[in-house]
Amino acid sequence: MDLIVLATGNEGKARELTVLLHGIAARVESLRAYPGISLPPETGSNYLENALSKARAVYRALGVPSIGDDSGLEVDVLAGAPGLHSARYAGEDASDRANIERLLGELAGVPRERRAARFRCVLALVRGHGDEISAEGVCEGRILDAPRGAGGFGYDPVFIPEGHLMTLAELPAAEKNALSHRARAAASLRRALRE
Ligand code: ITT
Repeated sequence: MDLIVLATGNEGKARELTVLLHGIAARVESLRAYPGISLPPETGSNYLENALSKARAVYRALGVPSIGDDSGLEVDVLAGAPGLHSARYAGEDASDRANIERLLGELAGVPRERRAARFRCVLALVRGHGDEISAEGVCEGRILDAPRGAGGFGYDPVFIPEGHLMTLAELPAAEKNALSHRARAAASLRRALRE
């Protein structure tokens, strides 16, 4: 592939995907290069539907292969919330900080051993009408009771991956990119493309 356009308006995702998908196409561009394109509202009932609808929208608009990313944080004690609604947990257009505040509020008083959670990411590549490939990645961990670190985006400051002592916002970007849900989904997408 000569060019892939990332179907995301989230700069944090675009930054990570540009690194994680390096070499998959001669060039990987973000939607920043195409300000006229807007993504459809997220009305799907699962991550795959949403990831596909973002990539299809960009494919339809530009006629070049596109990858959509739908992802979220699933907290066991909250029955999987915020899940599909992670981006707007504290309301439409909520900031990362507001979403984290709501999450920590919901978890107030919950002890460390009951704060298990995971990030999930589904990537969908649309290369043509009916030519669609998807892949999923998961990163297990737990939610802290206060934010730590300035890297990453979204809920990274309150998420500690299993087997680590630092949050995803404290770990260097290269380390997050070695173990994240998005890294695992990208690796799986590469495998699917080789098959
Ligand atoms: P696009 O639809 O434009 O791609 P979005 O931010 O609306 O951007 P989602 O609907 O997939 O994307 O929401 C995913 C939310 O889950 C995101 O806004 C973050 O709050 C959270 N999230 C996903 N991946 C994350 C990560 O690696 N680190 C921290 N939070 C993450």
